[in-house]
Amino acid sequence: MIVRTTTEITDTDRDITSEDGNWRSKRIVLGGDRVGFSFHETTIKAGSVNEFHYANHVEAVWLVEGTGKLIDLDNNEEYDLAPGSMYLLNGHERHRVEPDTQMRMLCVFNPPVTGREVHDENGVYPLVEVPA
Ligand code: 9YT
Repeated sequence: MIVRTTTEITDTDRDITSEDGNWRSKRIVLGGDRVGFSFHETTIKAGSVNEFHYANHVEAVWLVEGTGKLIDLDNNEEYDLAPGSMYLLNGHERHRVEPDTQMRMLCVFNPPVTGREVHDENGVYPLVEVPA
C-alpha cells in the first residue's frame, strides 16, 4: 500500500507549474507506481485560457472547486463546469479550459504520466513508457 499527502508532494519534482504559470499540478500517483494510471491534483488560475490535447492518453477530470467553461474544440461544444462536474476525454479531444474562478480538479490519466512529460508545441504529452 502507498499512502501520500499533497503536503509531501508540494515543491518536489512531482509538483509541476506550466511555463505560462497558469496551472500547477501535483502528481500524486505516477507511472513509476505501476498501477496503470496516474492521478493528479491540478489548480488553474482564474481568468486564464488553457488549451490541452492529450493525443496519447485518456483523461478523466473531476472539478472539486471553482467554475468556468470547457470548450471541445474538435466538436464545437461548450460546457459549464462547476464543483461536481466531470469530463472524460475518451476521444483525445483538443479542448480549452477557461476558469472564471480558480479551479481545482482531480485528474486521472491512462496510460499513466511518468512525470517526465513536458507539453510540446501542440500541448501534447508524448507517450513515455515506464522502463520494465
Ligand atoms: C486539467 C488537466 O488537464 N490537468 C492535467 C494534468 C496536468 N496538466 C499535468 O499534471 O500535467
